[in-house]
Amino acid sequence: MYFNEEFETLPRPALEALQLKRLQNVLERVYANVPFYRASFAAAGIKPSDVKSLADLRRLPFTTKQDMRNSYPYGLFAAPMEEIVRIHASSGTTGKPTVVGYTLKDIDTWSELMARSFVSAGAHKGDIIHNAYGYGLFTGGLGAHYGAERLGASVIPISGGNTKRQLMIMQDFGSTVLTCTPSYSLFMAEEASAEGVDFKNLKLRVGIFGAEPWSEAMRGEIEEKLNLAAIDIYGLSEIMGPGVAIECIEAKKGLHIWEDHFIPEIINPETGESLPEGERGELVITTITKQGIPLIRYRTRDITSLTYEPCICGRTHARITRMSGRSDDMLIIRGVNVFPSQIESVLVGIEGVEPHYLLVVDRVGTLDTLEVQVEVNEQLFSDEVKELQKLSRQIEKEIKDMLGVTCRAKLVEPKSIQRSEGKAKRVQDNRAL
Ligand code: DLL
Repeated sequence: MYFNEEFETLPRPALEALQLKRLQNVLERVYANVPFYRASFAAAGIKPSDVKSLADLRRLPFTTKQDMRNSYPYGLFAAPMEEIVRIHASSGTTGKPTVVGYTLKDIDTWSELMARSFVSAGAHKGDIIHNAYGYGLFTGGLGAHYGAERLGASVIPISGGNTKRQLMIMQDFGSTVLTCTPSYSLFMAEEASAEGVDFKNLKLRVGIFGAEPWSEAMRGEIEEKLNLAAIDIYGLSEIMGPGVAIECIEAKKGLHIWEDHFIPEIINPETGESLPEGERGELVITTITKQGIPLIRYRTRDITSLTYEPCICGRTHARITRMSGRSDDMLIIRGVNVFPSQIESVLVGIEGVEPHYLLVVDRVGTLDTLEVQVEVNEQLFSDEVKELQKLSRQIEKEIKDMLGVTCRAKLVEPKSIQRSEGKAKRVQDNRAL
């Protein structure tokens, strides 16, 4: 089953011809409208008209999250603000978020690609889609929502949280498709058994899970506990949001990346050199139809590999393997992206706190936990317990306010956090997925 059979099964020569045409078009557009690209192409000694084949893409410079930060908030937009109808944002590496803008046409494309993704996962018109991705600046909620409507399914815009209510609605409304993070689905299962709800009695058939790393082992557990087929969906705000790539229910082996809109490459994250098909490295994506904020050779920092082997589902679009990590230090805690540097910028603004800290991440039951261990200065450390507790609450609150993530602050003695002679070790991640 396809949503857009013609494009999803386009023979590769036609797909590649379309990619080249769209690539040349987007290069002209960013060159004309985005000073950053004019400068970066000039520095690399290349003009859009020099790109005559898809292989020439490799001659263009990369775009990074830092480039987005340098042009905060709208500097990389290629369309005038009057044409931007939606703004989303994700975590930047320090205090400021990474901002993306969509034109009406971008929202239309995103809706179609999410609708294609739903069908690829085995959903169809008539399904009742229980959308528990968060609505807001995060792209998960609205991205899945528009896709579900485009598909012609009934969408329940429940967003995240309030799990008991989620379970009640799932039972009463007859939800057939669940969309949320994989870890939240397991938390739902836990709550369900505490509430005496058996997923075998629910109508759920498919779950579409992403926005954070998970494993084949977790897939097995989710499928068993929630009694549904669990499908991996990938995306990132910078490129669009959810629906950049998704598994097909026929094979469940690799995620098809919608190549009529995105050109994927795999590079060695250390050297930037392109890697051949099948080799694991960092995913780089060029958007070839986006209007609001097209990105050329964007370094996603996600580690995967790419295959062009034909798939039993009949889609001709390349597949990426399940993400196996990142080439930077970004953490995803309960679906929230967190960079250690963001926590650091909160800590340095608090009096009495030293710039020595360790983030301890764990998974208790099905939920991620974050403990921020931070040194306080001598004077504070000798203060009354009450004062120290007040400081802990302040740190927890400021981190929650700035980053949206709940943590526990643990104040430790001066000089007790291990010093390093090289790169400081800021994170201890004890989660086994
Ligand atoms: O997480 C978009 C999304 C929403 C994808 C809902 C899927 C479902 P960001 O908040 O910008 O966007 O975070 C993007 O999350 O670079 C990956 O590191 C990680 N990520 C997303 N999907 C997966 C996945 C959304 N299926 C960052 N497996 C990406 C592993 C994933 N990591």
